[in-house]
Amino acid sequence: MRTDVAQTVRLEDYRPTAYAIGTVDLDIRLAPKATRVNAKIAFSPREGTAPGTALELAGDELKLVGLTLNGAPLSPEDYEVGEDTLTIKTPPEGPFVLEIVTEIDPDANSKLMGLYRSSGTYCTQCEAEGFRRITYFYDRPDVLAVYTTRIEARKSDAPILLANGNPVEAGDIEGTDRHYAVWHDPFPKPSYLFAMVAGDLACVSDTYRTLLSGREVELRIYVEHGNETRCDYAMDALKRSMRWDEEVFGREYDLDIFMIVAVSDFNMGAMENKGLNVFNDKYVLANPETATDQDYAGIEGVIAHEYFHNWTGDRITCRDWFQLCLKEGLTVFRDQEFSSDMRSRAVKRIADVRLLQSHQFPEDGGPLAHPVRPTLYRQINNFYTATVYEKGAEIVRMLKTLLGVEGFRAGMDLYFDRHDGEAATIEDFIKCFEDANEADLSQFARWYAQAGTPALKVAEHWDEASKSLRIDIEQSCQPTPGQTTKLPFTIPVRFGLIGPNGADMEWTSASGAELRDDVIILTDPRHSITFEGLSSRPVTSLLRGFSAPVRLADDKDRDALVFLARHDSDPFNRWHAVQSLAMQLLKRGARTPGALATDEIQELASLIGEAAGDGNFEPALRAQLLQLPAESDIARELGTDVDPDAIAAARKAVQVAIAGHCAESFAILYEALADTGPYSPDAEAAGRRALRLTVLEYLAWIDGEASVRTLGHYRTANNMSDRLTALRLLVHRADAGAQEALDDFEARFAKDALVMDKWLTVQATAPFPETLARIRTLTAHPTFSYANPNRIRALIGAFAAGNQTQFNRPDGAGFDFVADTVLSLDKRNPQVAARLLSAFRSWRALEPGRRALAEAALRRVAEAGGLSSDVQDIATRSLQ
Ligand code: 0A1
Ligand code: ZN
Repeated sequence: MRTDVAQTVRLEDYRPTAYAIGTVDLDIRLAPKATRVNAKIAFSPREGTAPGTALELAGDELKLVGLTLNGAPLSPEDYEVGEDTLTIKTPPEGPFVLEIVTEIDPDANSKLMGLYRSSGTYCTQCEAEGFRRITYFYDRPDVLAVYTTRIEARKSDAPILLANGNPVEAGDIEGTDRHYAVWHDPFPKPSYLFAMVAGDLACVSDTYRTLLSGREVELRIYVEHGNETRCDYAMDALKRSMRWDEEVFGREYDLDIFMIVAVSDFNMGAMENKGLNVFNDKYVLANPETATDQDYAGIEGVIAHEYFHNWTGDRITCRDWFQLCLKEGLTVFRDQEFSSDMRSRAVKRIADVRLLQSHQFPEDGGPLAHPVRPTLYRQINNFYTATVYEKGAEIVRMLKTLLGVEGFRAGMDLYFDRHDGEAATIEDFIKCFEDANEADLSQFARWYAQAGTPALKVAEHWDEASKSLRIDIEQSCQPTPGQTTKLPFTIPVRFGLIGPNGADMEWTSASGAELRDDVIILTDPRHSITFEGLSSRPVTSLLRGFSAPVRLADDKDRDALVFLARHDSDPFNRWHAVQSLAMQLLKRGARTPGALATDEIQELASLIGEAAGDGNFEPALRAQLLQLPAESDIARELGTDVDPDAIAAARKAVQVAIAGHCAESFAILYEALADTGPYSPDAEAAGRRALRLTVLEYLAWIDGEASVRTLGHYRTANNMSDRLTALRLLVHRADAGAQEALDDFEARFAKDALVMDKWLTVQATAPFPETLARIRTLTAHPTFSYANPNRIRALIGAFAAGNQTQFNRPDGAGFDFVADTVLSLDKRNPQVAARLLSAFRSWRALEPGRRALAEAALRRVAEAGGLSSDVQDIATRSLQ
């Protein structure tokens, strides 16, 4: 298997390495511009390796300053240093120790991969291929070794020295201003899970006693000084995660200490390094004044995700990067389940499906589509996608639906038992479920291999004479890059047949497909499923809980959807019915301005008004029921010839009509939901706030006192959810109070870059032609920096992904701005640049004028010289 990042790497070329690694002893002497890394690596030939087989290690931007083999210096003819390799031409027979000394420059590391400095703190990011930027190594996930790490630094620069595992030893280096610490991680791990951190950090500590064996684990969260009071929620989420993994999956923590470090410069959300998770500070720091309810939920989810990786990722890792979903899809499923248990299951499911549909469906339907387990890549960093993560989680969820709670748990137990300490594959994972359940999952496994979102076309036939219902379901899947035809999937369709009184009906017999309880299992291209013995014609509720990641095209009329919206016992399908009704209207309105019939809007408005006041539902669910599909959702559903301005206009018209229809009841609800007690981030209180803020958004569309109400809401806010929503409404509607609120927000939070990110995003997503100029001005604002990924995402990422009308401006200026930013950013941080470029992924769906302009901007990027492999890969694939 080639590991050169610019080359195409293929799954079929996978071969184990010639040598195994037993231990790695690292001695890292930190200095901002010249850090010395001494790596003592114990190799032994694998079975079948011919004596003298060359040893080829990967490296990236390294300066080699020393090389010895079994203690003796190697002469230049015995090794070769390539652009990104170190080859030992003829290693000795049997085990040997290679000692490599490299020099690296953490200050110059703007890619934030390998060892770099963030606000003066040394930290590492090694997934996927960052370890090779620290030393030459077999930098691939199937080479597991036991690491001992010694770190040395000036005491004044870095009083805190951390690495994976348990602390072994620490002390001062006599006669100098330096000190050291030694850490040992007894669990064999691949290089991508290596981490070290050194700096002047504050520590918040706690302990957790495991339920399974009563061991006490030291918990520490390290943050910049001054942020100690913002870690309580993260610590609480960590302890809840540790307990939940024991209770639900029987997985106990295994080291004496678990550490989290929050850094401000980080390419992704967080990283699951063994025993030493490194986090983007956005997913650690929170207090009511600075964090929204969504931030709190995000922190809970990401803390849990990284912690759960300890078993699904660290103890059992991936054989190669094609198997990324083995750890990511499974761990996302686990964190989703955790959040469902901590909060409301129905609301969490709706939020997860919204995310899947808004991020993964467009990916699967565009030029960047790839299977959950891809079979080739040019740049692995570009495969940390919604498909691998979110669709990967959906596959695990379907396994549970198909095998039942106990069958699923039996498969998971076998997986942990059989593969602990190994680097596994998707085949290994599936086999555990087959063996534990005596099941054949070969067809099901196609979910990992075939890209694209399957579509289900449904037609219903009622026979009054025999009181039987036939449901014809046809599955299909559109071609995706490299896959023109697809084989049928195994699709679990959870369902109910609803009688006139709203209760689920019974039937006497069913034929045409396998049924397991309330799940139809589709395996063929076409099924005709007949239910006999029904007392009257039911309304079908299909795909309850979104039991499979498919597009459902049933022939339901408006009456049936209204019935489901009022009566379905499945909260997800109630929400889905309201969404479908709204979507029908919005699509029509976007295609033909003025085509919206008042009676249809009134019908939707009545439903929404009913849902808002329905005390049988928790407020958080009501808030979801009230929200119209986003502009990007409407664009996705239109699929072709998309005009974002027409979509925005149609959506606004419907919003205004609903606001008008429900004005009175919404105003009452708004007052009734006012929270008088002290702020709490718990799910209940957050749900009430969500409902109140959704209602406020509708009310903001009604002329008169609306902007007074919104400005009043801003002024009296005692928490960030209230403050930020009011700010957004004022700015996005260009209300009179908008500038006052923006200035006030800036004055309050100027020193807090994480909070100022929200201020940037509100302005970047304003739906006005002036926004682009405003963004250009904001790039010179003191809070903004091209060196920090969070700032770039907050301002330019939010514009590209969250401002449909302005990114897709009809003059192409939005595309050009993002393309220019990608080109200049690529020199500094290719990973962040490539992610920004993926905002173009749906360019082909645009109407011809915008489509041509988007294509021209993409071509300009693709044809620019000196591109990173990250940006080159996205640009080329986007144009294919
Ligand atoms: N494994 C981490 C996220 C992560 C992914 C890719 C990275 O670099 C290319 C870095 C971190 C997670 O799932 O949380
Ligand atoms: Zn992950």
